[in-house]
Amino acid sequence: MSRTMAADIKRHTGKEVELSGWVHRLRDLGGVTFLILRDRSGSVQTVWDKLPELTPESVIRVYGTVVENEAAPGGMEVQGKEFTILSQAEGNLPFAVPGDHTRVGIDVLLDNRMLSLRNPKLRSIFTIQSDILDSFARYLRGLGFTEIKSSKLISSGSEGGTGLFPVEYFETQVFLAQSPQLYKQAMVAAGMERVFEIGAAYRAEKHETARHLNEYVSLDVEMGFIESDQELMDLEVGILQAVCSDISEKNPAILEDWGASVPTAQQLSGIPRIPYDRALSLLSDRLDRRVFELTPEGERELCSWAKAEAGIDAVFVHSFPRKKRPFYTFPNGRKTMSFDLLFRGLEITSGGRRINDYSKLTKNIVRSGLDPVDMEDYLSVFRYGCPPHGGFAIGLERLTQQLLGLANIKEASLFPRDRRRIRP
Ligand code: AMO
Repeated sequence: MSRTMAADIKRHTGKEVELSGWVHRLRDLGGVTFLILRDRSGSVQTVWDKLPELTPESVIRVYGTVVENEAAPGGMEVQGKEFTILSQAEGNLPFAVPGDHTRVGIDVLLDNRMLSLRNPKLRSIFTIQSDILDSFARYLRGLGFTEIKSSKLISSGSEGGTGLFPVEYFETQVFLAQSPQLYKQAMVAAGMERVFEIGAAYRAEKHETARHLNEYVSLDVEMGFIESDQELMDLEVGILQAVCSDISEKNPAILEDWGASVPTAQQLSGIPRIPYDRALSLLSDRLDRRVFELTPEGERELCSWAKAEAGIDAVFVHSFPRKKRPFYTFPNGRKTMSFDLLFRGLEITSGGRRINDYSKLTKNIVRSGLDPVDMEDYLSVFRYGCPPHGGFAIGLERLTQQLLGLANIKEASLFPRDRRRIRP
């Protein structure tokens, strides 16, 4: 007999099935025991006259007959006949896997990540994340983008000289990549024109916030032959439309479980685009004081402005001043052709057009306090000729966090790394 998944038992009413999975809950009513079996598809009630000594989370295989029972979850249950323990779990779990995870503090959940990831609701975050990754890649491939994987060991910073994790590398020292920025640009210039990369990025920042990780997954996009960053914002809207429609189609139950909803395609195409200076003056008006910078409070406030103005709590802020952007950003007078996307109160994307002129780039590197000698390989991309181009990066965990309404970004990272946490 082949294995039946818990979510499929309805199709087998009246028949014998084999189920395998974890002991989710056990309820002994003296004479009859209810065992909820959990597998990757969901869970199902099984009923037994007699069961061996058993602990929650043990892995089992059972045979039994599927019957209708209005009182059972989902209206179906399996009357158990045969039972095998594939792996017995220890009895003293630090917390019960089923149930409301919010009653267990985030530190306990993260310290015991191997166990907390078994909670179906917590694990479902990564089902949504898998959907995001799939839609992102499929949408871009459909537009002629090629997926690349670049090295995460770099010899100089790609986002400026700070925030780098040094790594001992034989007789020398290298760094963990802050982003694939320079390599994605190199691949546009190499003739691929349109590339994307999904990979880890490392930031040696001492932040302890609900929006920062020291290791995150960066969804990077870079495309050639663009003229302005508006085209990049159009592309990002298209990506988000694909992501949101796929998630709500594939996993509506997970969204419902989290009390989350995703914006519609129409709402996304209406995301306002405002220059940085206008964002600051809007904030000054709304907060009733002079605002000089975009802070987390400002990001939240701008999103509530956008919600009232355009019906979506998201806004593209563009035309950042030169000093606010990395050395590779294309200048436009005292401003730059660059943007951030703020979504539900949090920056989830940065991007922009890049400088593609060798001498302008060299000057900008010096101006940013970096040494062009350290960036010779990167500079050779431009010395040999490079199309006008630009791109952006979306933080995977931040996007997941905002789509599901998670309080802390760490919930959206399988095994988060922060200043104090390097295990499990
Ligand atoms: P930036 O440094 O703004 O831009 O990063 C882009 C996006 O990556 C995510 N992100 C983070 N997520 C969690 N923890 C962090 N510490 C963290 N830092 C960044 C955010 C952010 O918007 N090379 C450019 C992108 C480009 O221009 O293509 C870059 O890395 O969602």
